[in-house]
Amino acid sequence: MTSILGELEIIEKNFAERLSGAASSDELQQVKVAFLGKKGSLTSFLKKLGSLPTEERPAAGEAINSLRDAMEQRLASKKTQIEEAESAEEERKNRLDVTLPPRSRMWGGIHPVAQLTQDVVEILAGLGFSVALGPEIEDDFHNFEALNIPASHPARDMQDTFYFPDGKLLRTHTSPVQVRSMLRFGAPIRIVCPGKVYRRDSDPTHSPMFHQLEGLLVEKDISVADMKGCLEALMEALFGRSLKARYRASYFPFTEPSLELDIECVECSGKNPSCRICKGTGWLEVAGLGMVHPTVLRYGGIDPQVYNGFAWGVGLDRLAMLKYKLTDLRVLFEGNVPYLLSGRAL
Ligand code: 2U9
Repeated sequence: MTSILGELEIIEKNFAERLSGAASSDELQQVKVAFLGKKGSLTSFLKKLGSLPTEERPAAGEAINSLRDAMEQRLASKKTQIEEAESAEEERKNRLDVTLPPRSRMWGGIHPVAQLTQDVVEILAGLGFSVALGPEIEDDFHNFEALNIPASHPARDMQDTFYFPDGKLLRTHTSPVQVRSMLRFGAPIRIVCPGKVYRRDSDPTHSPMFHQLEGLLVEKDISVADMKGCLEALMEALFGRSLKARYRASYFPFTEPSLELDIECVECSGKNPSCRICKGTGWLEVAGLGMVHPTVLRYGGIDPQVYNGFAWGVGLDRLAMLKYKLTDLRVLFEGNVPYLLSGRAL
């Protein structure tokens, strides 16, 4: 009997050693199998019970059972300990920083007019133009006088221009930006001026606020051919192919001579008498342009005996309609986001 107890003591000692060395659930399972499994040391020991004298069996059986209970208890408590450590480690590895800002979704999209502005600016940057911007609330000098617009001109009328009580006004074109740029930077100059402009006009085809993009180039010995080359290069890059151009004589107080540029219809090239874009004319009016009037150069602080140049203006909303083949201008102003995102507009 003493030798049995001695052997059980050795098993218990080995068990305690292996148990304290077990650092993971897997290792713990191995310990369990090694002592309590089918071929485990305690299980094999139990099998030897039959060879003991009958009177010793109950005491030996009891000693083995109580050791097994103790081992099971210690295994269970070690298991809890290991699992807690493992789940704490897992948590540490997958920890979420709840203070981080959420990953946002790409809501919205670029507006057709903004997209067109970017495209035009990029094309003109390739021709050496820089963007110039200016205030939307202007004074009479920069919006009218410096542009050779006489006091009698209808644009100056209260009927056509939004005036503030102090005599300031909402710019009616982006031209005052060019005036300010000439006064600030002098010649030579190549600038492109996109922006919002305001006119007292509101009907199905006119909005009281619309977008213009004007350009100004002032250097030495500039000709009408330079102007045509520049505008035709812009249209070709914008519409992605070479388009026929035609010029009609026009009049603006700030340019002389003044012209209007029509391009071949981008929808039908003049082949469809009932075309919804060109209305069967085969031509689209896209820009006003001309050689800058000497008086305007002088107002801008530039000597017209030394420098000359050209300027042009395009209505961006109209151009966006032509480029994206829209038939109704209003979609550009209504902020109908699902429509603008549907891809129909772009
Ligand atoms: C300076 C000198 C000259 C700008 C120009 C036009 C012709 C023109 C219209 C296009 C469509 C206005 O939006 S629209 O209705 N613009 O036809 N604009 S030349 O000429 C300038 C500007 C500034 C200092």
